[in-house]
Amino acid sequence: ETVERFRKTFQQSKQLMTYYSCALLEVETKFRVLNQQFSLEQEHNPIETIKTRLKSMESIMDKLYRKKLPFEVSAVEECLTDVAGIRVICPFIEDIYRLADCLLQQDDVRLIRIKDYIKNPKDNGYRSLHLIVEIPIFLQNEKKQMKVEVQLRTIAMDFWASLEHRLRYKKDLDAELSTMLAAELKDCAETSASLDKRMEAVKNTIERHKE
Ligand code: 0O2
Repeated sequence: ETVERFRKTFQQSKQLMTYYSCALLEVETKFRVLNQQFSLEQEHNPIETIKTRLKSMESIMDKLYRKKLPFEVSAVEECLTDVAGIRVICPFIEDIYRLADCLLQQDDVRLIRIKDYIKNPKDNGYRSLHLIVEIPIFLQNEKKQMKVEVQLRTIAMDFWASLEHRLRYKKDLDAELSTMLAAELKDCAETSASLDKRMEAVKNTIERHKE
């Protein structure tokens, strides 16, 4: 009986992960379509890169444990919002908001939560626009709503976040040094944010001259 239960849970989890990867394909396509359309109309690609990732089973289990949720497929579907993640990296901040607006206007996309860490950066300096959306995937005989976490950032924000993410795991530092490094990282985030502003200003000047 235990083996049977294990087999069932395993199969359900495999199926759920496949659904999440389908949802990622759908959202990625939506962004690629928008990129094509913008580049036709404005001769500007608002997307530099797209990265997608599925949370590993191990991280899912860790998160369920941390949130004191049962190890059940339904708990994953109902309570975790970041199993499927897509990161859209844009040249300019303006592109981020334009893409987010276009995505949210689509009638099969439902916004569940928005966190604007660009307008309100995290204490450590982290910046990005996070959206949790629900989108349908169409299966053989049914339509399923799936949650996807969308992170939109500029190249500069991504550069900072990628390095900070790597450094965060180096925890064997004494308290004083880690406070100092956190301040240094925050300062780097400010520098990179001001670089974003300057690059945007350069772009705006060029555009005004073209007109
Ligand atoms: P990974 O490896 O990218 O998946 P929750 O949704 O409950 O997990 P919360 O706080 O509501 O938590 O999520 P939030 O703040 O919207 O952001 C979660 C994700 O954003 C993280 O996922 C990171 O990808 C990114 N992120 C948030 N804060 C930081 C930060 O300070 N530095 C960096 N580098 N990335 C950040 P994971 O699961 O932590 O990591």
